Amino acid sequence: MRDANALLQRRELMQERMREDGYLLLRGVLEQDLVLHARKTVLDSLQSDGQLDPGMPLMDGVPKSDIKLSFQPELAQKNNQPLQQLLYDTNCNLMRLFRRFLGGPVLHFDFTWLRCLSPGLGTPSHCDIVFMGRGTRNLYTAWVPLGDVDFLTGGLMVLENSHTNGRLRETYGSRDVDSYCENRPNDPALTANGYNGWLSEDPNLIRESLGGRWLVAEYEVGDVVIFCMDLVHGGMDNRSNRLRLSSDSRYQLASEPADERWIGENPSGHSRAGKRGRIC
Ligand SMILES: O=C(O)CCC(=O)C(=O)O
Ligand SMILES: [Fe+2]
Repeated sequence: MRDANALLQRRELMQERMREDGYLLLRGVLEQDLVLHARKTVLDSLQSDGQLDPGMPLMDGVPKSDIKLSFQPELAQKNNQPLQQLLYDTNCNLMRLFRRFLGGPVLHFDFTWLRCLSPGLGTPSHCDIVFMGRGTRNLYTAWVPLGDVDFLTGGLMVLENSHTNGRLRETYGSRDVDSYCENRPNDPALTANGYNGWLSEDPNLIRESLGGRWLVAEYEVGDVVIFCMDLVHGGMDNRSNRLRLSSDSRYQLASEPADERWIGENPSGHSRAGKRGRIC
C-alpha cells in the first residue's frame, strides 16, 4: 500500500486519492498514547478473564494456547474510554481528519468492531457495503491497529482497484446481509446461518477472478487506513503467537442518511431486529 500523508492538508487531494485507490494509508496521525491505552484496556480485560498467558508480558497480548478469540465488540464499548476517545472524540485527530476529508460535520456509527484475532486464518475477503449499506454510500471505514502489526501478525490487506469494478458493485455489492424474503416462510437468511457476507474465503481465488494485487503493509501505533465501501479487503493470517488487536469504525457526513442498524445506545446490528423483509 502507499501512504497518503503528503495529501493530508488538502481535501481535494485526499478525495482524489480515495477515488483513485479506494483507500488512504495515513502513518502516525493518531494519538499514540490513546492507542496504547486502548490496547492496555482490552488486554487488562482479557487477562482478568484468564485468557492470556500469565507467563508473558501483558502488552504482548499472548493468548493461552487453548483460547480462540476473534470478534470481541464488547471490549470496545463505554468501558474502553480511551478507545472511544481515540475513535469518536470530536477534538481528537481521527474525527478531525474525517471533518477535513468529508468537508462538513461528521456522524460516526456508535457500534465499534473490535478484533482480537488469535493465531490462525485471517478475515475472509469482503466489501463493507453488504453489512452497512442502508444509508449513504459516501461512508468510510477507519481501520486502526491497536499496537504494532507486522507481516507475521497479519493486518489489513486490500485488493488493488477492486473498488472500480462496476460489475462487482452491481452484483455482490448490492446485497444486504440482513435482508430476507418475506414471502418465503422460514427463509434461512433469518437464522444465524444466513448469508455471512463474505465474497470469498480464498484470497487467491478472488484475486485471480477480479485481477489486481493484494496490497499489504506493516502497521505501527498511530497509523490508520481509511477506505471506501466498495473496496475488497480482508485480514492476513496471523502466524505469530500474539493476538492481533485492531478496531474498525465508520464515518460519514451528518447530513446524509445513515444505516440505522449501527446507530444509538444499543445498535440492533445483525440481530433479528435489524432484518428487513422484501418480496422476492
Ligand atoms: O481486521 C480485519 O481482519 C478485518 C477488517 C475489516 O474487515 C474492516 O476493517 O472492515
Ligand atoms: Fe471489512
